[in-house]
Amino acid sequence: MNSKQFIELEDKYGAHNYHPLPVVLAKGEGVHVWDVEGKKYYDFLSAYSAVNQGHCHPKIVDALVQQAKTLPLTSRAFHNDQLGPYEKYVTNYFGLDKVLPMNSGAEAVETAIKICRKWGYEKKGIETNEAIIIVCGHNFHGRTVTIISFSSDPDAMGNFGPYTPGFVSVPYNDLDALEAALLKYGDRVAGFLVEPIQGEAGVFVPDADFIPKAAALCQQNNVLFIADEIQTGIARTGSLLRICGDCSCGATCEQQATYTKPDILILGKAISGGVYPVSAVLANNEVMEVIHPGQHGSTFGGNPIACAVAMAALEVVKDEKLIENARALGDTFRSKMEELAKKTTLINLVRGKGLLNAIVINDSPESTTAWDLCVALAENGLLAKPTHGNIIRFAPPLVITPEQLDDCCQIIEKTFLNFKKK
Ligand code: IF1
Repeated sequence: MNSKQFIELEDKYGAHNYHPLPVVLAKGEGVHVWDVEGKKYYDFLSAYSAVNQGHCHPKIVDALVQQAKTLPLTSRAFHNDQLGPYEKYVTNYFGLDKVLPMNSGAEAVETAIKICRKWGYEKKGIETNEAIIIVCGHNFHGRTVTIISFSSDPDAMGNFGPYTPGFVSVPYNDLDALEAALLKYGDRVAGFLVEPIQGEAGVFVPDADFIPKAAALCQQNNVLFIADEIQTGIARTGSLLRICGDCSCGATCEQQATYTKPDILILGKAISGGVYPVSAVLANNEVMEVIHPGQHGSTFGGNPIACAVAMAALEVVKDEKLIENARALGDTFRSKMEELAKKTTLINLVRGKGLLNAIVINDSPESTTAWDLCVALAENGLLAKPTHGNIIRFAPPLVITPEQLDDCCQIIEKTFLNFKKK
């Protein structure tokens, strides 16, 4: 079958909950993917930053295969020989006492919300069912009914009501607004849930002091600081976690002046290198101890394959120095795109951290320009996708080499300079 036939199958038999670029992929290796016609592309989306370690990383795939051939799933009705070692590994890796293992990012966000609320009632003394969690406008934390209840995106939340109460939204990157909400809702506030960089919103990088000062405001008001690092974590932004600021030591420790310690840390995507659904919620004992047997769980949460895969994927981050690579090549990418912006009227703005970057296209969000540019990029061998109409996200696997990045920047330049708006 050819691409057209595969697309027809999806159109006929699949729900239309996505609008993919007209590319049908069949193979992936490192920074490259191939379509069913054998055309080779650079992957500049990395499955929305899940494939930081590159497609089909041999060490991660091997961990998956070995465990799948041994003991894929036990449920949590019994112990197994992968969960304890993984829990020790991942809590030491990120510097928090305990982990609650889940599968998807949204499940982990839901888990964090439940832990935060329960902590609010049982530790902070908030009146039952009165807990408030503060979130930011233009957030993206997943697509469950509770999570879209606090979305500001009509597409994400339209006609999915009635919505879950208990959330207050403040503008992103606005410390005064956060402080005002903390004052207004006072003792009812259990937590503040925030993306250290807003990915879906278009790679919106806040002021350098926003996260540290927001965390300090939370601490002053006995509110849990909840960092959603599902997209920004695992070396993507040139540090182990975005909340590490510009430190690249690779270990999250309070000794680093730039590190903002989260009360709850939410991870997903690249914690498994994109090989298997794995997510994790980490917190110190005084928070995690509010959860007792029978109060939360999941059939696949913490399954042996997930544990084996996640340990391998996290090891690769350190072994292959992906933090340093993302930091260095991210700087190179942005400066090359700034140069390109001087040669074309198509680019309004280049922004990002590490290898999580975006170009804001000089056209309205309702225009097809960003989409048409992505179609042209695909024809030239590079896959990227627009977000919110006129913003193109560029996020290659962090294993990309300087030579490959240079090649990609040439593809982007050639595409932009030859592009004719419709
Ligand atoms: C889609 C967006 C990116 C996330 C953050 C939680 C989740 C995500 C910060 C939920 C997931 C994915 C979801 C996917 C596309 C992609 C995405 F465009 F939707 F927003 F990356 F920006 N927190 N993001 O980015 O994790 O349940 O998906 O495992 O839904 O279209 P998940």
